[in-house]
Amino acid sequence: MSVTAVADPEIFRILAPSGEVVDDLPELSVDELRDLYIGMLRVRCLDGRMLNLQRAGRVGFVGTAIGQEASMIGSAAGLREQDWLWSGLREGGAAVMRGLPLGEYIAQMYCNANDTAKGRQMCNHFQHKGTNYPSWSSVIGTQVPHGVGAAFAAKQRGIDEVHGIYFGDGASSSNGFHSGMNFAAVWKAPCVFVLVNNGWAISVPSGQQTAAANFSAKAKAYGMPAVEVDGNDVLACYESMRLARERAQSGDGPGLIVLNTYRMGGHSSSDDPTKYRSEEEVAPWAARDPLERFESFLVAQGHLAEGETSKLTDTLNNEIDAAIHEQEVADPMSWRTLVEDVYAEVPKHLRNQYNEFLRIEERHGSARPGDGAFPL
Ligand SMILES: Cc1ncc(C[n+]2csc(CCOP(=O)(O)OP(=O)(O)O)c2C)c(N)n1
Ligand SMILES: [Mg+2]
Repeated sequence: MSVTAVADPEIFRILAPSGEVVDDLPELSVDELRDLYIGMLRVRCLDGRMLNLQRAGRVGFVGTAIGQEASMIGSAAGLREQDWLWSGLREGGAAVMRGLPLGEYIAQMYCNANDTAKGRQMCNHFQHKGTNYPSWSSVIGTQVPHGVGAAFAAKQRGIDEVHGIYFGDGASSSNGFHSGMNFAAVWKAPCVFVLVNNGWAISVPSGQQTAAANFSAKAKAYGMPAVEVDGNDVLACYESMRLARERAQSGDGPGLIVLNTYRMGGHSSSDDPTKYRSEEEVAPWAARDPLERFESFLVAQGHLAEGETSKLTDTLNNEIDAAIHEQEVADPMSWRTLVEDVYAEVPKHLRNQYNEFLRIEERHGSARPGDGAFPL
């Protein structure tokens, strides 16, 4: 069974899986190239730590992006500072690269008093106003028309910004995808659609998600250009976003970039992928690891020393661990947030519910906060 849903792939690629250069390199400085690598490595470290926390019962839920780091970091790096990033289910690491502080990221995982969502989201659903990163929606595809509307509003108001709208292969079957694509193309909204084809929508393989020959074919119906990209090649992901962004910004309208990658882990910490896919399917993707590919390139170019990855990994893990320990001991979310912010004055029925809630807490007590002293 085909899982990639790319029947006749004319895939845009700059680095072969070996790290060898096979197309023109983008104009990036050595520091920018290294930042891409460190950005990907940070995502991998964060995901590893978050999974450990979930397995240790410290946070409730995690969906990792292991295997998808190049898709996420490369494409997001192609956006500019003033742009917006509308996340699908896995782009928290891109927000960190764009300036979401690690502490806030982890506070959101704990839903503690520092969680800027005030505990109103599931954990692992980020947002950050400072970097134009709206709150995730778990309701598949709804961010697509939202992002298109925001992009069109920017155009109407003459604001120079492009909206990167991310979603998965599964979301390309949603209502939001179709209405968003259509409106964006008709209005020439300044946005780039980023379809991250990671092979699976939970347990549905992407080959069964659509009868189209490939995902980029879907753009044709809406009159917009599309490109199939090797999603494990960080430079191709960067360059495809940069080009699509340029077009969208110039007023020529939106484009679709399809980043073909693979979800190495489960759909989330609640999933066991061994129930629906074989080792034989996963193994070749492990051999196409996006970090190893870029590391080979950087080492060959003399931009990264042999063995530097392990030092960088230690530094990143230390930063993450420090942020975890800080957030473990933070205060829990204040109960008041349950009834705040919607009405100017808390109405009577909510006051009653809230008081009842406090009475229950008084009777049974609350969960004990962590002490941040367990081994990571
Ligand atoms: C409207 C809606 N339908 C179904 C679900 C259940 N659901 C959660 S994630 C998911 C699959 C998403 O797959 P994809 O878009 O490929 O994203 P990925 O998880 O692979 O990143 C589904 C069906 C949902 N959250 N919302
Ligand atoms: Mg998917």
